[in-house]
Amino acid sequence: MINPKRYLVTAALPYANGPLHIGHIAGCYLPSDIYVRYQRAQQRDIKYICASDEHGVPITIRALKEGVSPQQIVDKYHALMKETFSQLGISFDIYSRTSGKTHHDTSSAFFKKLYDDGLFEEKETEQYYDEETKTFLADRYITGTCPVCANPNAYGDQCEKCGSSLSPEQLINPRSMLSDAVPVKKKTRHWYFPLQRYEPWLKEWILQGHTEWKNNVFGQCKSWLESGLQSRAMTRDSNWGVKVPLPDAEGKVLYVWFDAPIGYISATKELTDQWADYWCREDLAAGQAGTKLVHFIGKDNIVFHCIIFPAMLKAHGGFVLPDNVPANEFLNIEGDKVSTSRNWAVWVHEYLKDFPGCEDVLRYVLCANAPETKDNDFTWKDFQDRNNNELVAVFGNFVNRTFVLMHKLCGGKVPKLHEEILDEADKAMIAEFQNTKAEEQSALEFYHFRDALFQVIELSRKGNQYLQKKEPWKKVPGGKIQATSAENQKLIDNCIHICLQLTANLAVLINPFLPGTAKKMLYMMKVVDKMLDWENAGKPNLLRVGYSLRPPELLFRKIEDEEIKAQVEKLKAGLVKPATIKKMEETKSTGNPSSDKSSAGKPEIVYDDFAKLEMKAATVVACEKVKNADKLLKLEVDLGAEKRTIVSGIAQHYTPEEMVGKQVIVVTNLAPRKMKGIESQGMILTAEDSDGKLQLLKPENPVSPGSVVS
Ligand code: B3M
Ligand code: ZN
Repeated sequence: MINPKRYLVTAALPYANGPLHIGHIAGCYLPSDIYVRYQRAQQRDIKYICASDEHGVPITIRALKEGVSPQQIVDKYHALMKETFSQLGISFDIYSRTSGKTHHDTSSAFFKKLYDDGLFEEKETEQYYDEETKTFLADRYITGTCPVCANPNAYGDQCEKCGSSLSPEQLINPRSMLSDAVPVKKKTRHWYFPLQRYEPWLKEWILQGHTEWKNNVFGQCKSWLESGLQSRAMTRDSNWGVKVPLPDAEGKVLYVWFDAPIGYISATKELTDQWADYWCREDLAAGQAGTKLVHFIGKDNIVFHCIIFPAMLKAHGGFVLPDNVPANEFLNIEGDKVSTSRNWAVWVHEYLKDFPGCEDVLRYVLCANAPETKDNDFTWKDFQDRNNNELVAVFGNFVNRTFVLMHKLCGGKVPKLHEEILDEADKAMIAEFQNTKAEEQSALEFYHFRDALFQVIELSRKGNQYLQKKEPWKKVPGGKIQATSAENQKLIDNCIHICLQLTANLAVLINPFLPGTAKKMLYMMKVVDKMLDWENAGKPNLLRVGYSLRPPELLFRKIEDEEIKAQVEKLKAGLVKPATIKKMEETKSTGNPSSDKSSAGKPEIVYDDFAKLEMKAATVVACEKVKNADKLLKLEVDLGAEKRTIVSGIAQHYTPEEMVGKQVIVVTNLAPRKMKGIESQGMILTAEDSDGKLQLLKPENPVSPGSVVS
């Protein structure tokens, strides 16, 4: 969208069920903040909106685990997240919460309008119900054994261990998380939003109208739209959330993914009485684009922001639609997926405590290594390297050298520029101001934040090279400035003048990324915030000749090996082993540790139960990866009398090559199950190591394929 009148930028509303980790920041908060800071420097009319997502199953589960009320959970984490964002310089215009009155009123009215317009389908279906606690169970409230990887703590919607998406019916030995009872099916009535009605419109709007969206976003939309949309329930049975505003809807609330995106609208209402100028279509002035709405999110939120919410907005009418939805992929940590339940995460509030004054360093590393087009890995070593080799040795070093030399060789003042003796190197250096500005600007406009940041660091690198080439310190005989010839002083002046103007430019150009650093630079240069306006970037005369500047301040400090070692140890020590989590959950939900003796906490069984299993030794004869499933391997196994195909969630632990020739133990009488279109005719047994690595179970010495395990 060219030249919009206003910008409305949203960042996904984080669930108030835990602290923020660096994956959250890299996913959407940092890129949105950079974008907004840049647009503000362009003097654009922009509002930057976020809030805590305080409804939904994640909150109620957390409350359950901690043995407190959902309200206590959201109060605690809302406050923590708000503080963390602010310390990290994430500059929302408002950080609201969806438990507020404005939001309840707004989302309720939104639902009512769709209802009154006859846009919902009312349906009665059977859902899982816990008879002990008399509650309907969301899929997340049901746990059981994963049919793919045998993880005993899989959820009814997903196995967090192997990543398979599941439905409660697929779980082996399903149990209610509330009471441990076996859930039963019971009838319930809900309001469904028929997404399929909007499918033709969505296809045209996205597949034809938004081909510029990022590949990952466009690709996901395309595959959803091509596989056909279905009605989706927009209400749930729960007591926590926005009440369904209809008679006879006791115990029913809006589905969290119905109310949460409306939270963007409610928060804007709280921010400004002019909210409708930003949100409503009526405001589109003839001939000029109205609001440019941009949703920054992580990739797991794509369908909600690109398909469901736009369809809701379209159905309601009168609202602008997103112009872009720049979603990032995931950030892994030290080679492993972030897992809040396993405590495999770098928590931002802890980072801020461990590295005071290094807020910008985290911003830098998370942007330089942002998962813009694919999942990326954060390692503490890379964090240290980027800090020491890029921020300290390149950017910080350039600014520091410039200031030291200016004080030493130019009396602490901005020296004159002697245009008559400018050489090619001087001119080329000055020309780089404009070049970098242009490159950075176009990268920022198109959400290429890594590239934009790279341009700025490169400019400071060029500054160092320029200084190295000019060597102004060598033009002073015996280090005595009084002894410098007039000719040499002119050369010194030109070099330092250019380096100072470059420093001022660097402050403007780095400001969206590292606002704290830009502020320090302003202080050193004794200039006001206004200098950071984007129109100043590229100018060769930001600092006035003769103006006296402060002594240099250290912009970045070196990060030592011990600090990094401590962080890696902390990460590993904090890792909660899966079995321990299960125990914790049980202790918290029932108030008692489970009383049986088996380590996974399952109830005791009799021999007959065990005897129902048929297990045999098998030899793997062929193995390959399953397309589009990073967790799954497809294996051909020899069971003596027969060969079978098995799909197993071990791809992150074993390569296909490693598997061929290995003996494994297979459960052979499990009902066959299709995964990614392949029928799996058995299950391979594994044991999980303390670090989460799966190890195959196998006979101590090879046995003939087909040998029965008992
Ligand atoms: N709270 C999911 C998440 O935090 C959800 C985003 C809502 S955005 C409207 O990943
Ligand atoms: Zn699994």
